[in-house]
Amino acid sequence: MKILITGGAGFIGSNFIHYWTKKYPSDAIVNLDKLTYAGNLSNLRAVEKNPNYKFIQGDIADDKLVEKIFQEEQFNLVAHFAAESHVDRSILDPNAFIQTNIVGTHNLLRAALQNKTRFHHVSTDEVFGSLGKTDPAFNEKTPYDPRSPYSASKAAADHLVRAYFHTYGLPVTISNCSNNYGPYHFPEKLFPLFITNLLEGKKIPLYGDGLSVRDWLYVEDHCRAIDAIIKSGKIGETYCVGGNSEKSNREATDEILKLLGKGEEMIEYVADRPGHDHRYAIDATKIKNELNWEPTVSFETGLQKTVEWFQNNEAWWMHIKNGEYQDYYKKQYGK
Ligand code: NAD
Ligand code: TDX
Repeated sequence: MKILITGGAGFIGSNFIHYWTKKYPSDAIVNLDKLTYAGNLSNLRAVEKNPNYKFIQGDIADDKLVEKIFQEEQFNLVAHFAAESHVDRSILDPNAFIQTNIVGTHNLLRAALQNKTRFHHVSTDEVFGSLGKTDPAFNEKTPYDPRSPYSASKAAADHLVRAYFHTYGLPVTISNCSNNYGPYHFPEKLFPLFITNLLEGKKIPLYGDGLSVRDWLYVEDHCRAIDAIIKSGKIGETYCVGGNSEKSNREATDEILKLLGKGEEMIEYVADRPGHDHRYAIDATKIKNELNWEPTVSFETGLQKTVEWFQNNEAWWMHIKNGEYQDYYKKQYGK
């Protein structure tokens, strides 16, 4: 099987490439990634010499490039991870979110249709909006209600994916997943920012009252879920993927402080995110019943593994925080 993975130099995409090359070593993988600020080829050192792995630097919003790659490579499957993914950046400037998440996804769909390629789209629980404290968790039938430019752009992409299924018969599946965490998580997001700040002796900025709730999923469990959907999911269907680990940001922060032996004086309460979604929660019954998938890594184990990974990979995150990681591509590929 030949697979196009978009956004494979990012957090989840790179974890997925490691997962897939270990589990299915004879599959060929092409990683198409623009290498935005979030793309980091040093996430992929372990696979870059693998003869079944190829990297192409390119923008999914470039329709001609996308068309050419599909024609040349003849993929059996697209696993689409590439996105602008950070809510705070979407609030500051939504433009790249529209280009990549909507226009880019549409270019991939059009090329997939021309080449009759199976398409898996990686989406988020944020498309469903914000839950109150006692509301039931999101499931596949929850109406869309996105509230940030990021989630609105992801929602638009999901609608386009479904439109290509219903209108043109493109074989698609979608996964809407809760907050991931684990190795290679870019240190602008809550967990890696807080862990690395604390390792540097810096304070950690908690938004608002710290009582917003997220459902945390260890990234390898997410990769297993996508694998199950690709292999056995029903074409045209959506699967909600969650970690069964709802925590308020303050609760999660307290766990991180405890693991690093720091006290609550390291917390700095700062202004809230505009339009901050209060709570996300996922009811993952469908994927459990139909595809026999469940999260296997508990929040406690996953967080401990994550903290240890950041403790053992200081050079990785230091290079991001000081900007040196963006030279890696030039050194590797001489461009
Ligand atoms: P990330 O920001 O870490 O990585 C995104 C990758 O996409 C980067 O390598 C970047 O260079 C690449 N990219 C961005 N724009 C591109 C473009 N125009 N063309 C080609 N490549 C481009 O993101 P992530 O956290 O790994 O998220 C991956 C996917 O999973 C996204 O679609 C995101 O919406 C979704 N998701 C993420 C989470 C989470 O908790 N991180 C949860 C649910 C869903
Ligand atoms: O410095 C911070 N302080 C803080 O209190 C940051 C960066 C975040 N927060 C809060 C905001 C959220 O309630 O922590 C929570 C998590 O924030 P993020 O790490 O930015 O994640 P979130 O906004 O929940 O979105 C993530 O999960 C869903 C990913 O970034 C999305 O790509 C994914 O779709």
